[in-house]
Amino acid sequence: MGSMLKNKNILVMGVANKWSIAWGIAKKFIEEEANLIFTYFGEKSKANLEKFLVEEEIDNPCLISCDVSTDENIEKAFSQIKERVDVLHGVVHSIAFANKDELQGYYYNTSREGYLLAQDISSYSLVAVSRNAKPLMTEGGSIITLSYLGAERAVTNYNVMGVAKAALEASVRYLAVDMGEDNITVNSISAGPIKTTSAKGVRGFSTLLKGFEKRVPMKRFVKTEEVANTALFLCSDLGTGITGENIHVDCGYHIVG
Ligand code: NAP
Ligand code: 1JT
Repeated sequence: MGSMLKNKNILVMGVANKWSIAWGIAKKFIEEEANLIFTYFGEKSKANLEKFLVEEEIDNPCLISCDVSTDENIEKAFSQIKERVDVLHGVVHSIAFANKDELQGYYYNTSREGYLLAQDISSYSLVAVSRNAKPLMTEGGSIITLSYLGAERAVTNYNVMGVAKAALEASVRYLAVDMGEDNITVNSISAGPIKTTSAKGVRGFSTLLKGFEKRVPMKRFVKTEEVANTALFLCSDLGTGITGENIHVDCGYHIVG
C-alpha cells in the first residue's frame, strides 16, 4: 500500500472478471490511491466490476459502458467521463477481440472480415481512445496498452491477433510522437501468456504452453501482478521519461532463440 497514484484520475478499460489483466492493474492502482474510472463492454463485466468495487470498499464508483467498435460510443463514453473529472492522468487500454476460429490453423485462411474486426477492436480502438483522452489530459499523463510477442514473431496460432498487435505497437510509436509535446506518454506492455478468459477461450491454449516453463529464462509464468507493477511504474511519476516503448513483462521469454 502506497500513494504513488494519489490525486491521479485514471481510466481503466477492459475489466471482464477477476482474471482480467485490467483488474490486476486496477487493484494495484487502488492500493496506490488512484481515483479510477472504468469502462466495460458486456453486462456480465459490469456486474463483476460492481461486485469487485464493493469488495474494495470504493464509494461512488464510476462505471461507463463503452463498446469500442464505433467512434460514437467512444465519444459518448468520454463525454460521461468529462462530467465526472476535469482532468485525466492515465488510460489503461486492455481490450482485444478476434474470432476464435481464426486463432488456429493457417494464417492465410484469415477472412477479410475477421482481419478487419481484429484490427478494429484490438488496434484502432487505441487511436480513437487516445484522441478522445487527449483533451482531458491537460496535466500530461500516461496511456498504456497491452500487447503480446505475437506482434514481433510468427507465434503459432496467434495469427490475426499478432498482426493486430503489430499495428497496435506501431500505433503506440506514432501516438507517442503526437502526444509528446503535451507531456503524455504512450507505451505498450508485452505480457507473457496469462490464463485469462480470453486466453482460455482459445482452443489448445494450454497445449500451446506445454514446455514453456522449460524454455523461459525465469522458468515460470509471469504473474498478472508483475504486469500491474509495470503499469504502475509507467503511470506514476517514476515513468515520465519513457514513451513509444514496448516493455516485455514475460519472464524473459522474448530473448531466447
Ligand atoms: P480479458 O479479461 O478477456 O479482457 C479482454 C477485454 O476486452 C474484456 O474486458 C472484453 O470485454 C474487452 N472487449 C472485447 N471487445 C470489446 C469491445 N468491442 N469494446 C470494449 N471492450 C471489449 O483478457 P485479458 O487477457 O486480460 O486481455 C486484456 C489485454 O491483454 C488484451 O489486449 C490482450 O490481447 C492482452 N494480452 C493478454 C495476454 C494473455 O495471455 N492473457 C498476453 C498478452 C497480452 P467483455 O468481456 O465485456 O466482452
Ligand atoms: C484475444 C484472445 C487476445 C487471446 C489473447 C489475446 N491476447 C493474448 N491472448 C492470449 C493468447 C492467445 C493465443 C496465443 C497466445 C496467447 C482470444 C480472442 C480475443 C482476443 O497463441 C500462442 C492464441
